[in-house]
Amino acid sequence: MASLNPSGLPPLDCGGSTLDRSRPQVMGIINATPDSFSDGGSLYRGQRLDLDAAMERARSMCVAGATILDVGGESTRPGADPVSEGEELERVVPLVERIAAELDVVISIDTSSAAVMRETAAVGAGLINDVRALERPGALEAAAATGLPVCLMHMQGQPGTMQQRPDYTSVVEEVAAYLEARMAACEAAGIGREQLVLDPGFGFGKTLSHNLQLLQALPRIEALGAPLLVGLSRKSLIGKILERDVHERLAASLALAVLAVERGAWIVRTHDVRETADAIAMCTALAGVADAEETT
Ligand code: 9MG
Repeated sequence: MASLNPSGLPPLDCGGSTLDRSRPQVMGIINATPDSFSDGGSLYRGQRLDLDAAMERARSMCVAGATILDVGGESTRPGADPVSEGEELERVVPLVERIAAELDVVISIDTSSAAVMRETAAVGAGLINDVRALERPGALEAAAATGLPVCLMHMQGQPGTMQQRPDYTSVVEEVAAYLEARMAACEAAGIGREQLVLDPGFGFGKTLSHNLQLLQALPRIEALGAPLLVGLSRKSLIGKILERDVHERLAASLALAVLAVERGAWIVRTHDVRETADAIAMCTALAGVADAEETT
């Protein structure tokens, strides 16, 4: 039986390593892409990923408090160019292999490709993060075969066009219904509910109002019965409210991280690990005081 921590929640088993469910976790973003939305190409030298630079970024994120690193080889920003499976494999497999060999951290693989899931699991990935919620052909079966936990994210449309006309009758209920249906599909494919993490997909086919409604209603998504991951770091909803460039969104990203944790988020995906870990530590400290009061 899985051991329980003081919260009563079993840790998430990530293929050998575990993640503590009693406190929020920080996921650092490692974009092995030449064109991601806020740090695109920063790990590239000409046409090639600089593995040493990527390892340096990974190491410094671990030192800063990341317990998970999300490695992605496909940019999913609005309008991004599609990437072939071969190119995606070339970008991420050597990096996942090196991180697994050199760092004590859970490696999340940000992919929708069955081949990338299989090949990165074989070299040390511990979590699958799929913005298409295992909808691509073969993805459900591949993820199930790895035995790894999966983050199922909601997206309306496809990255190229998803921000053109997002449309919902009730964004919260539609996102909840979609995630519930994908959880059922996972279960039918042999991926247990205890292996799932859910993500409402901030910025993926959503207007500013949709994003804010979802943030406010995070407890409704958590009530589906799986822990939550949120990605709000530097996203355009901040730009829409503050009219700030992507590199001037740190304070707002931290505020959103805290608001999300307050509403039940467990994993916070971020470009700015040290600052996010500090902000979340304040939430954890406050929750500790509240817990102590309840037991005295
Ligand atoms: C890959 N990626 C980019 N943004 C993301 C988000 O908000 N959530 C998840 N799970 N993945 C994301």
